[in-house]
Amino acid sequence: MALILSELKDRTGILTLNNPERRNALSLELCEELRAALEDLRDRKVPVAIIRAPRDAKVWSAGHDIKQLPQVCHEPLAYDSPMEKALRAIQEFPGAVIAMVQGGVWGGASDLIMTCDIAVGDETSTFAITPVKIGLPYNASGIVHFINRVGLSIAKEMFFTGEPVKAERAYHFGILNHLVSSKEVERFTLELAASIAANSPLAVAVIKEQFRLLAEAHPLTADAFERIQALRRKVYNSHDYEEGIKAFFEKRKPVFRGE
Ligand code: YXS
Repeated sequence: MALILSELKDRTGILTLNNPERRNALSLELCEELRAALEDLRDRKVPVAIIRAPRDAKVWSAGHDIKQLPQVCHEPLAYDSPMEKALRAIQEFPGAVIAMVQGGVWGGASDLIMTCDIAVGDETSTFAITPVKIGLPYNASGIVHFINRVGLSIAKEMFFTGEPVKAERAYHFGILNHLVSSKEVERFTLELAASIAANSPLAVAVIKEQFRLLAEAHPLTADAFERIQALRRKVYNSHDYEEGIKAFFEKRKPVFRGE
């Protein structure tokens, strides 16, 4: 069964997350299919892509497939992991990538939304980033996506609480570019995509790449880089990370010890 459904409407590619039984969890397989689908649209010179869940989904995506998170003592969000590759495929797609959001967005899927160029949501959309719920050290590039989208203080609140941000607030803080009713969200998003697709694809692609290079330009000393790696290693080697994963599988609240 295809985990990503791909269709073309005029000059817009529509990619639908298609694994409702697993709440569209960003499994390695789904992320691979998402990356391949974006590359296919790129090869066919499609200028705009929409990433969505099935109509009126209660859960847009449950985030990284926890069952596939590397176990303790391994880097959980490696640079070459399928989820990270899918996020970079969105950034490198030579055209606008629009997230159309209905329902709950969890964990790494919120990072995926922050990585998209534009997000349109309806009143049911919520956004949570949840590493603190399972004792996982998020990665620097993901944190930069949030800082660039919502600013430092809201990004900190989202990461420290791990709680969903509701649609109104998500719109207020810029996670959503547009908040429209669930009846309107599909039509609105397609019209927005069509308006971008009518513009110069070369100019859009080059301006998008300039945004990426400028927004990601956070100078980091070698010492700061090494410190980040050492801090993250401490977390993914910890009891808390092991306990966080275990508690999810056992469907119980984790008991963190801070070590
Ligand atoms: O128990 P079965 O086998 O029926 O499977 C259940 C869930 O275990 C499964 N499932 C997942 N499997 C792997 N990874 C997931 N992220 C995940 N989420 C759900 O799907 C089946 C149906 O789930 P269920 O019964 O809970 O559905 P629901 O409609 O009652 O609730 C939907 C959710 C999304 C509210 C609930 O499933 C949930 O809270 N899921 C976990 C959301 C989450 O914490 N995601 C973060 C994943 S870790 C991540 O993305 C980053 C690495 S980080 O941690 O840094 O943010």
